Amino acid sequence: NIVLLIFNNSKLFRNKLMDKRLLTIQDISCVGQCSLTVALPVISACGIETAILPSSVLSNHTAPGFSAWTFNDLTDDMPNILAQWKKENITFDAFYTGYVSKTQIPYIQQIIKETARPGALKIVDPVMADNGKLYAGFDADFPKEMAKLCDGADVLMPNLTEASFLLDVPYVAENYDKQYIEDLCKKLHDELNVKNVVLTGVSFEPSKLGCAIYNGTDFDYYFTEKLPVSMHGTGDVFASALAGSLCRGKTLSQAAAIGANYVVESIKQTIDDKDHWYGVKFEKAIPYLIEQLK
Ligand code: PXL
Repeated sequence: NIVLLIFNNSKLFRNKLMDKRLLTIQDISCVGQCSLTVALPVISACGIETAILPSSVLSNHTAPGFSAWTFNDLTDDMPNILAQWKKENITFDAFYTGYVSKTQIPYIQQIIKETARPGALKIVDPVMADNGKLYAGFDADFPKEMAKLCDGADVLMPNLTEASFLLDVPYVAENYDKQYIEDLCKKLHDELNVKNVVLTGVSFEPSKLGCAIYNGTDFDYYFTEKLPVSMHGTGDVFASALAGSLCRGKTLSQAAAIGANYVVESIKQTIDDKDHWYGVKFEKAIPYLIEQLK
């Protein structure tokens, strides 16, 4: 038991360097409070140097509410950027990937392989789906490509829909039990070869929402109050705060709790503004995030 306790509380980072540099790879949705416009400010607010590699540029995100969007894929830039980084010996302590396209997955794997410092963390948010459906920009073969990017991740953080697509099992929206959630986590851990799973959007009772955390040995859970709304971009707010907190030396359970609390606070800052339908006002909750990191 003592051994398990130590394992559970262990920090994912083994190297003791004080300041970490993280590279996040995801799209720029110019407007809409998601992906890089969330990750860059949030991880920076955590006190972590945040480098970015934009996977694409969109005028706005693709979720319901916007009628259309522009999309410029930046795959072609990736090998050139890597070649230049290699000339400059640029390396990273952590990688956090989000919304990416199919063609760039092999380049991203190569970038991680060639720029990782010893002990670097690979954090994958397999952004592609929610509420039982793939996002508008992805076709039916995307999940099997995303599964390749998950291989070897230190932390994989799918929502329930993404977990179902990654494992190619039917999506169950409600009335599941703890056994079902733990089986999903075990399959993600074993079949996708990831070290830790944070499964989000888990709810066993109407008033609580949270996540299951599995390290290949034990489970932990973290729940917050469930607010009566679902808002766009909250997955990115959660993942960014989790990644930043891990780089600050928090354990995975602590980082997941910080991320979940920050999402709740960001929703509370937004909920009374009926015109603010496209994202959450995570900016207003930044002081709260910093307070939690102390
Ligand atoms: O929040 C995830 C996300 C990121 N980027 C783009 C999106 C979405 C979700 O819809 O459309 C472009």
